[in-house]
Amino acid sequence: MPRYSANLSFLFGELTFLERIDAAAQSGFRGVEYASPYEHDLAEITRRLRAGGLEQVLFNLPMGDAAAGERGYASDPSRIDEFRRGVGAALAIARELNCARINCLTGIAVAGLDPALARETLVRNLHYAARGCAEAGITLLVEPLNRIDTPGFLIGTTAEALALIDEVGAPNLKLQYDCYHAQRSEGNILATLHAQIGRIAHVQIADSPKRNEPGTGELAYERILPELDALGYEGWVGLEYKPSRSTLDSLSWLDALRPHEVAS
Ligand SMILES: [Mn+2]
Repeated sequence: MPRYSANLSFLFGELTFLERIDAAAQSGFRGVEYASPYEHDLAEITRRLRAGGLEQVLFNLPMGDAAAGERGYASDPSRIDEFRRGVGAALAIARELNCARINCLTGIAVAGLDPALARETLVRNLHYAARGCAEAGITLLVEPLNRIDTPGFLIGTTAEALALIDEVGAPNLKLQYDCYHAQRSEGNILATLHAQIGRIAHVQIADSPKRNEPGTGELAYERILPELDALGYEGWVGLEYKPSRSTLDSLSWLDALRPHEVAS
């Protein structure tokens, strides 16, 4: 069965950020991920990861002002220097946390910007980031976000992400396949996993359409998750969902799936 990573940007919201790391370990997880380490005390994160026997699975490149709606700025030619500084900051943190994956949110289309220039900038930035990651042994990821939740997001589907990855042409640039976003955008989950598993380096899950835990919506995770094994997927599956009840109660679906790995 896949290895499950607790996404601390979504789970254990009852607690402070640092307490969520401890809670993930106490709940039986062996890995954690979250969007943004940049505002936190890295030494304290490291200490808690070690104490809990946790692997830092993934975090994102700086995405700009998230509270103002930004979801990355990798296509903005006026922010290339900022993007490169962000890559440098992310690589330094990844080394400190021993993290093997960094996700790049490509951003919402910049109003008034020529789409060709936006694309050229995006490809150039991803090439730069992928090269830096390669030197550090890190996999860089691109994640499609559905445009129902994030109108104007540049990369909204699996096909768009794969075309971008092809255009950049870096061997360590892979797809982050978020089943929730995929279901909202395009469905076709099992067929996509079959066709693209070799290019998928991280998977995230939530049910659809409300983005709560598995079992609350329309996705058949009892069939999707075993399929990852059948396909030989060796990466992590991030639990990136909004618990519909307390986080601990929301993990009951996982207990049923893998009773040997989750503490009672
Ligand atoms: Mn995601």
